[in-house]
Amino acid sequence: MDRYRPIPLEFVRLPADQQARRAAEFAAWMRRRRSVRQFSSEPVPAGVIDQAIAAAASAPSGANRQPWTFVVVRDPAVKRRIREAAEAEERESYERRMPDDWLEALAPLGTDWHKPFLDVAPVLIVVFRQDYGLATGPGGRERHIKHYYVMESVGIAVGVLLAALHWAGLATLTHTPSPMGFLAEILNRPKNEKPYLLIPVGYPAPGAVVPDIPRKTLAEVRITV
Ligand code: IYR
Repeated sequence: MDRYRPIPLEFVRLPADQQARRAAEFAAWMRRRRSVRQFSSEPVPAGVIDQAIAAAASAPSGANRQPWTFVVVRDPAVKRRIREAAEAEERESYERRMPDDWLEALAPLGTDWHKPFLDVAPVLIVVFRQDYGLATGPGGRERHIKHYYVMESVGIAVGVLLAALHWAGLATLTHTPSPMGFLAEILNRPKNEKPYLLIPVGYPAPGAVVPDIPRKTLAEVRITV
């Protein structure tokens, strides 16, 4: 494999006062992000979703393989199928599969198997991880391309996606129905893609509430050596 061509780095060096101000503004804005479970059905601009995905797809990835696919679901019939399949799995999980300690950990959040947000939210972004790449080799044969650090890469991309959506004034939920295999089926994804995360996106329903949960303080999460 040839080396990539080196090109000049376009680094924007900010003056110290601007750095401090931007860091503080970003932290304050990010600390206002909350997982929302009550959505309005008000539509969201397609361009905003696309730009957030473009930002997410700029994330670093193992060997630059960019092992992600973002499926934007707007079709009400598809959202409904996803809701029905997710609720069937979640019902089984809440009623039979999840051990008591897990149910106890979730009790303060008040979640259960009902997932109305899956067809109320105007957009669902379903993130797929590509455990390997698919290409056509000599003689039209299918070739597998190795991917590296897939979980880390897709996790970073999703972090950027959530920040970008929040920055653009949209509410999100990071939802993990379990198991998630039905998403690959409903959305017809190729065999190298596995569902990673389901993200309802939209505006909060009028009067939406969120649990009053604490965040760890900086002193609790940051250790300086
Ligand atoms: N996937 C289930 C359960 C759930 C699990 C965790 I860990 C959460 O932080 C929240 C929910 C659900 O979405 O209800």
